[in-house]
Amino acid sequence: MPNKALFAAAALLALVAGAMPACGRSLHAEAPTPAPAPAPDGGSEVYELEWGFPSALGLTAYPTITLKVGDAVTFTWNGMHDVWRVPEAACPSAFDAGAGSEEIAPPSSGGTTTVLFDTPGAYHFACSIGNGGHCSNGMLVSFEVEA
Ligand SMILES: [Cu+2]
Repeated sequence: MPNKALFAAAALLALVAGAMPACGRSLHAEAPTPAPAPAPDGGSEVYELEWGFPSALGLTAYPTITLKVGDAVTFTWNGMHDVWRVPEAACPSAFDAGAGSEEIAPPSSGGTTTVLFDTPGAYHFACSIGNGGHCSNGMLVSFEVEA
């Protein structure tokens, strides 16, 4: 996948702006391609999110990202990371399943996973690697899912 960082930055900006259409309906990250035409009103979107240290994306932290019910987000990463759903917009003291925490994707060196948001609410995800060290270094992202 060439130019991944640039693509990721563009995708993240698209998420922030909420204006650019998702990169097609694929559930997998693709090499950069021209943006498709906007989806018809009411269509759900699949957004791409580069999952890594925000500093590598030129950010201090992931912004809270607003979605609509039916949208999905594909997390894609290089390096050793995982994806946990966590109960709050904060790094948990421990990553244990239950009590609002759930492992979405196990640790892997490079990977991708797609999360579908079919219920309104606030959702938070973090990386557990390094006993939470990745989370405390910014691998924590929140989504506000609107009806
Ligand atoms: Cu990580």
